[in-house]
Amino acid sequence: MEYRHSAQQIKKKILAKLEHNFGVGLENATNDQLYKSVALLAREMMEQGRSEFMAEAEKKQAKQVYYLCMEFLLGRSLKNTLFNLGIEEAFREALQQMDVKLETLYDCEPDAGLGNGGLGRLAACFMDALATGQYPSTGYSLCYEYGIFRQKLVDGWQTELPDFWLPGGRIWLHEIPEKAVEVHFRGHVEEHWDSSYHETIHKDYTTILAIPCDLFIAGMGGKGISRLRLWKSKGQAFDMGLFNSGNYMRAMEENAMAETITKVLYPDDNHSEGKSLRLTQQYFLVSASIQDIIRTHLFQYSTLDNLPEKVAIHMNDTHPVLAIPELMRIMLDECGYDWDRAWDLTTRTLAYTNHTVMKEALECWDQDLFRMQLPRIYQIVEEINRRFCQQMHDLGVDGYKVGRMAPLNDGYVKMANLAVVGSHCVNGVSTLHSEILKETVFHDFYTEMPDKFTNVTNGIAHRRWLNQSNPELAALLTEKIGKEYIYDASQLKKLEAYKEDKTVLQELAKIKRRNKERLAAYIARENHLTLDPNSIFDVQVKRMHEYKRQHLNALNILATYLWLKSHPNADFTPHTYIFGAKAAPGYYFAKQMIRFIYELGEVINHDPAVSSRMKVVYVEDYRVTLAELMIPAADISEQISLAGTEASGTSNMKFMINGAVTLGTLDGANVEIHDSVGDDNMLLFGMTTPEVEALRAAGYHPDQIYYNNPAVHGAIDFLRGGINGVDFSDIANSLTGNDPYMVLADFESYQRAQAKAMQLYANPETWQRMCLCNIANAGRFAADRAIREYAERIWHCAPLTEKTEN
Ligand code: B1H
Repeated sequence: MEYRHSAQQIKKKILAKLEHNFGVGLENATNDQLYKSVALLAREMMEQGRSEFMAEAEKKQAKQVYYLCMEFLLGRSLKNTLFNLGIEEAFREALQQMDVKLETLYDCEPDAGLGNGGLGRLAACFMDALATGQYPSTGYSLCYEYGIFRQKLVDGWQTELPDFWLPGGRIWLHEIPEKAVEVHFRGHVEEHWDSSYHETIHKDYTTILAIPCDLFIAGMGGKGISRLRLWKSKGQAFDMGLFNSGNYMRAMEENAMAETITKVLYPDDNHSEGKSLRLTQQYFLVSASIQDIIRTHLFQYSTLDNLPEKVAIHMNDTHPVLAIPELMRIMLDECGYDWDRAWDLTTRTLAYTNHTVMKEALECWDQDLFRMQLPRIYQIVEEINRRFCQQMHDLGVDGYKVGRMAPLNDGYVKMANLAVVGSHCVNGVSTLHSEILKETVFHDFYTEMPDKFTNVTNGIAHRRWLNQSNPELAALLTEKIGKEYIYDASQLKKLEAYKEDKTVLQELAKIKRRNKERLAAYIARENHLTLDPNSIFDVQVKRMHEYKRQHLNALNILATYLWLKSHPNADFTPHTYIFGAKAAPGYYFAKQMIRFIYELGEVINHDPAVSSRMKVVYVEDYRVTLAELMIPAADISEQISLAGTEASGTSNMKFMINGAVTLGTLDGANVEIHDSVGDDNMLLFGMTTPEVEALRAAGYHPDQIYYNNPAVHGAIDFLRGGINGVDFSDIANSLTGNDPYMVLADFESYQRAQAKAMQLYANPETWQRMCLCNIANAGRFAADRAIREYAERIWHCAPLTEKTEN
């Protein structure tokens, strides 16, 4: 597929789109109409490219990858598409001829915020890497009408506003009503036996229609194009059966239920509420997707016997794990397979990634709720459970252990257990996390089936997070090490040859400075705050969570502030502390943490005694597009979760590749960042995972730290006294009471790391050399590498075009 056209041709195409879709000429076109015309053009190119790519895949009978995930945090598409197709400059020129700036059109696009945080963004990065790696692939998710809420702080208190993204976002969606599938809920199951035959019939169910809305993601070079199929729920126009039987109200109710299923994304990160609507969403996604996959497969091969050879289905966390019983249902009830054959095909097709060890995130569904919503699926889960427990007993596994591993236990459907039982492979998302899984959450399973467990460390779409969001750095890299790193991020290593090259180091400093100025300009507009680009930009952006410990960062800021007040002439490298984070709407403590940071900023930014040396900024409504602005502007990357709690983290990788120095614990992928750059290029602090465990086992008493450390004491007393009249005793009491995430235990070590950062930053050459080493060693954190590992070790599939040596 040839995407390249002259600026003249592109201009003609844009004008044609304007005329055809909006009936306007250039003179009368709004920016929004121009954006949509350009987006449509880009989308059509991808659709064309996708059909050529898939025609080749079909001819070669290539294995397909299907990635099921409740979240895809895509952000914007236009820039990514033009960049990856290699047509950004041509479009820029075409628009310039029309006196339009391409950047203006980029800013017309809303973020597609169909995810909460790392898990959803990972799925989006993986689509990019699947496309670039030329793996025939489809992502499946829901077409939420409302994405992650828009955050507004009112006097520091988070309020949530609906994110109706479709007016500017649906231009990327191709709705295909003729490919709708039916999903069945509730009702009851009837069983019929005769001597040789057992039949199960699901009756009186409610039918919801799933309409596919396709969105395309171009890989670099444009040969591979991924498709993201988002399901939209819709009631049946009129259920005449119900009307005729006089069930007018039921028919109406079902229609109302249909509309709500894909209305809104659940805004919980690392937390499961066990709500009925969420279960409905999960089954809706899974059933529509599995039916779609099977239909496609049967169309090509007319049998499911070869399913595991031609199809890999990936379950991203436990949210789509009903794929296991759904695939079984189709094989048993619709295709006539016996249980053993169906189970063999199902488990060889499915694989599962775990993303968290947080207890509150482990999904458990109330058995009664589950049975009522999904009677046939419940039966199948029961049978999976029965057979699994039987098999374990036969192997001589003790009863308690079998109970702990069982998919059905204590009146709950345990989704993680079901996931492990029904998958041929289970992976964690960083080396440390995968080890912790084997030692804790899945220890019982690990001892029985060790070969099932593996690790694939997360990765990021470096083209988005480096080339597109930090074009000056990308240009410098291209100048020094060539273009190859765009496809092969391991080539970044070549930059290390320049670590003693003063001009390159200075060039890096200048680029960072301009990125900081860009961010400062944004903050001046949004927060009415003037930042000093010479100060250290110390950035913590991620969801607000106790385990991520933004309050450790804040407590240090507070202690530093109090210290500067009492030591006005002390040596201190000016510091700008920047935060961005959304809290789950029902997570009170996290909302208090936001307010703490906000009020701290109010005090510090308005205190003339310190405000030239310290600033605290809370950036509202943190989202993908803001991340693209903030991350390239960071000097310090805060990755300070309690060791053993953050499965991987991915912003740590984005910061690193943009030349920020990680100030972090040995948690998640920080461990691997540390392996890559060494002690000299990372600011390590805090307890290791075994030290955390040892302290917990020995008995942790945060109040002792409070009494013995004057800085902690002073800061917590200040906090307990309230800030600007706002009460923060709940945070103070938590810290001195049980301090579940051991903020105080790591406080002193954190302060030492901060002091070291300031000292290093004061020597620009040393600092820039650290930045360079981080960039040079970030290659292994590319999503391209992660996807290659999934493909080789889990999905057993190959790229469409095998790379040839040249
Ligand atoms: C991650 C979640 C998550 N882990 C439940 N788990 C959710 C759990 O809506 N829910 O119910 C939503 C999200 N998210 C993150 O995944 C980890 O915390 C990060 O450490 C990791 O980098 C990321 C991607 O693997």
